[in-house]
Amino acid sequence: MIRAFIFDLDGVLTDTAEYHYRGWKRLADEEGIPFTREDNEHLRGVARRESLMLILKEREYPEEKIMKMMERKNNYYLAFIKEITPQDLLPGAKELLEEIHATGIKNALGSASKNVPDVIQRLGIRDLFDAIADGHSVERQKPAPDLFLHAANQLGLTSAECVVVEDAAAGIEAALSGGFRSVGLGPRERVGKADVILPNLDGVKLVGLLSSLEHSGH
Ligand code: B16
Ligand code: MG
Repeated sequence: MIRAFIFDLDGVLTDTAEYHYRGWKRLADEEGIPFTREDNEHLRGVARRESLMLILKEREYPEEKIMKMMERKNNYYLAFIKEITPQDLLPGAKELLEEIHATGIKNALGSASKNVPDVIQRLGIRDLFDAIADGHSVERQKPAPDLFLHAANQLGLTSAECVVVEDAAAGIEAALSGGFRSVGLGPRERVGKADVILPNLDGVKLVGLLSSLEHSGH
């Protein structure tokens, strides 16, 4: 019995990847570190500190400098996301959230981002969620299942009763290791381990999604 959907934010409900890219790019340029759009693809769903570590590669810096770099990048990001409006919801996202909400199935958010409250407020979807798990909720980030387990706990549900919707390989890994069913959005090379694979949420209806999950053999 499916009682809840746990949605990732970036890459599922909205696309803030471009803003993350511009923030990291500005920091990297200032520090004289090479960083391309292709490099940025590897940061999909990866938390802030781990993202910086991937950018710095083998370069070593004192902890104080690392903290300052994370803060600088986040300040650039915060300036970019001031532009976010409900128009920035990805196609089909709000319709699906509303449909789920209306049937009494729960909606939760499970995102690695520490900027979730600001982003969902600007997108105008805050009231559609029954629980929120974000970058402040747990220590261990995806691919650990902790974030999604935290969301399920808040709803008083087990992982077997929840479906995770994710665009990142690390997010699908997290869902699998926590015993959640999953819907992967994007190419098979990235989300191939999900129970159901879709390009995105455009035109996705709850009945069709539940039926695909039922037939996925999980
Ligand atoms: P912040 P998600 C992730 O969001 C992004 O995909 C990732 O690029 C970002 O580094 C991470 O959030 C942390 O974001 O710097 O705002 O805390 O896909 O888990 O919704
Ligand atoms: Mg994501």
